[in-house]
Amino acid sequence: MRLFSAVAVLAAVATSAQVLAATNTVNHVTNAFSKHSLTINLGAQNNSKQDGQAFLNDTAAGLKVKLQLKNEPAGASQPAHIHQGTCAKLDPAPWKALSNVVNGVSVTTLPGVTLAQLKKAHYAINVHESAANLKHYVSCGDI
Ligand SMILES: [Cu+2]
Repeated sequence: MRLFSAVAVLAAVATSAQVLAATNTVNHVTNAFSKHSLTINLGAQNNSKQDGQAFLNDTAAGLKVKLQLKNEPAGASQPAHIHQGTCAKLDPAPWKALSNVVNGVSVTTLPGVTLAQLKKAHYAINVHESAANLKHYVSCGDI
């Protein structure tokens, strides 16, 4: 693992502040083998064509969740949440609210929430058509 040896070299030569910066950069680049970052696919529902991805990262301020969706209708502001359960069997009551998806993007930081906590049970991220039509789901992904 070349990246790990690069981190070791950096750690050996850098001050502690520089080590933190270097480690964060490596985590960002190597999502696939970090316990503090996870990327999931969001699948379109009900013919919305709104598929995309969710990027989850542990930060000092809490869990940062970024959603990127294709084909959001122009001018839409779509509610998004983390729910308990799975996309196939979702608890309809939101567990945590995320920022609405606007222009295909939503970014939220959830204080006190960690990726490890989410991995201990079943959670899913879903997106709803509009505040007025919450029962119409347009996208979902299992965490
Ligand atoms: Cu929801």
